[in-house]
Order: sequence, then structure tokens, then C-alpha cells
Amino acid sequence: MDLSIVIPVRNEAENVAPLVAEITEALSGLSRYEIIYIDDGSTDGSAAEIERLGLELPQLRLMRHRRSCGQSAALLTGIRAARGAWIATLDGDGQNDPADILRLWRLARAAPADPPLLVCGHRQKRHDSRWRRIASRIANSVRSRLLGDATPDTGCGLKLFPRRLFLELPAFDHMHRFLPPLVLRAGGVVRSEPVNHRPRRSGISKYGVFDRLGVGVFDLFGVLWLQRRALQQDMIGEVTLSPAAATAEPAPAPASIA
Ligand SMILES: Nc1nc2c(ncn2[C@@H]2O[C@H](COP(=O)(O)OP(=O)(O)O)[C@@H](O)[C@H]2O)c(=O)[nH]1
Ligand SMILES: [Mg+2]
Repeated sequence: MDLSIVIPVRNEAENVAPLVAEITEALSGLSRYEIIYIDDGSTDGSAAEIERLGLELPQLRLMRHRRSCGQSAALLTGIRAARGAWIATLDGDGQNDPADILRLWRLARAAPADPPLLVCGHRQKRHDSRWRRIASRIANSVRSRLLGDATPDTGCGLKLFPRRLFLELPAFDHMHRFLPPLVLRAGGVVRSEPVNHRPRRSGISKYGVFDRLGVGVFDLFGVLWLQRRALQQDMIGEVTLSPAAATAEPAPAPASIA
């Protein structure tokens, strides 16, 4: 499997079918990809809608949380379950444009595998309320200055990265807003690419400006702490001590990142 599209949703029933149609259209030239929805304790018909579409679409998968556990938890559930070496994340409300996925994926594959690359969508002409755009601009400027991640738009739901890279990052609630500094901390590189942005297709936003701001400040200090306390392993490598050891089988990789 090459590419897994991971979409966390809470109460987005009416947005599922149009978005799935757009993704299958945008990726029609690919044979090996999957779409994984994570239904995070929705109380509307989101899960039923995904199940219905799945009857006709073998590449569609559904993971479910019993109750709402948050967007980061949902992403982790989806990425753990993913079979693709590459992950593209999308918001479930249709604000990201699936037509951008292949361009980001091509860019990512053209880059060297090491250090690993996170490609972040940078929303052009945002279709959000004026108040939301202002709050977002202030938050992005404070965050990128304090954390030095040089990312103009960390809140864009469209991101593309190797699965392995994500699974090596520290996991915590709301971590999805801090992927650039977490990737830099893990020795990766980050690149922002302009992407299309559209109005929410249906339903309402799940986040208010103030709840995001409050928890954001708290998390900012958490990520600052993680940066300061990053482990440095300035390794020379294993030193061969006996001829027998040199021909022994290498130890298997840990199952969690295999
Ligand atoms: N799993 C999960 N996804 C959520 C939650 N809240 C929002 N989302 C999803 O995250 C995406 C962005 O949320 P949205 O409400 O559109 O935020 P906005 O675009 O910043 O206004 C959408 O796909 C939502 O369905 C949540 O509590 N859990
Ligand atoms: Mg949205």
C-alpha cells in the first residue's frame, strides 16, 4: 500500500459522501491507496454513512471510538491502522481540497528519505470567519516565533508525511497542531506548500476560538519543554566485538514502528 488518506470526524455525516467522491476522483490514477475514516464518537449518522459507502468502495475503511476522544487521538488511531507508507490527513468537512494531495505526495517522494519530511498545507484565501482568521494569524505568529518552526499555518488539516515519522512523535491531546515543531525535534524537516481552502460544506465548526486559545497556550509551554528536553544521541554506531557477532541476524525493528 502506497498512500493512506486519514480523516478524523465528529458529526460530519453530510460531508462524507461528497468528500469520498472527490478523493476517489482525485486519486483515480492510483491503484494502491486507502481512505480511513475515524469516527470519533459521533452522535449523528457519520458511521452509518461511511459503512454504507464502504459496501461499494473496497478502499474505504472505518475505525470507531466509543466516545469522543479528540482529533489527535483519532489521528493516531487512523495512522496506527494505516497500511500505507505515506499518510495524507484531511479535515472531514470538505474545507481541504483532495485535488492537492497528489501534488504534495509527488513533492514528498522527490525529496530524500532521510531526514524524513513533513509537508504542511498552507491555506491560501481562507474561507473562515474574519474573527477566526485574525485569531489564527496571531496564534501562528506567536507559536512559530516561540518554537522556531517557521510554519505559517500549522492548523491546516492537509498534511503529508511518512507513517513511520508520525509514530515516533510524542503523542498527547492536541498534538496535531504541533506537528512541525515535533517533527523538527525528531530530526525531520518541514516544508509548507500553498493549498486550496474552501468553505465548510455542511454542518458547524467543532472548535470555538477561545477554547482553542486556552488549551493552545498550555500546550505551547508543553512543546517548549519537549524541545528543551530532546534527547541527543550522538551515535558512532555498534562496535563489532567478535567475528561471530558480525554475521549474526540484526535485531528486529520494534513492532510499533514497523
Ligand atoms: N476526531 C475528532 N475530529 C474532530 C473533532 N473536532 C473536530 N474534528 C474534525 O476536525 C476537522 C476540523 O474541524 P472543524 O470543526 O472544521 O474546525 P475548523 O475548520 O478549524 O473550524 C473536521 O474534520 C472535524 O470533523 C473531535 O473532537 N474529534
Ligand atoms: Mg473546518
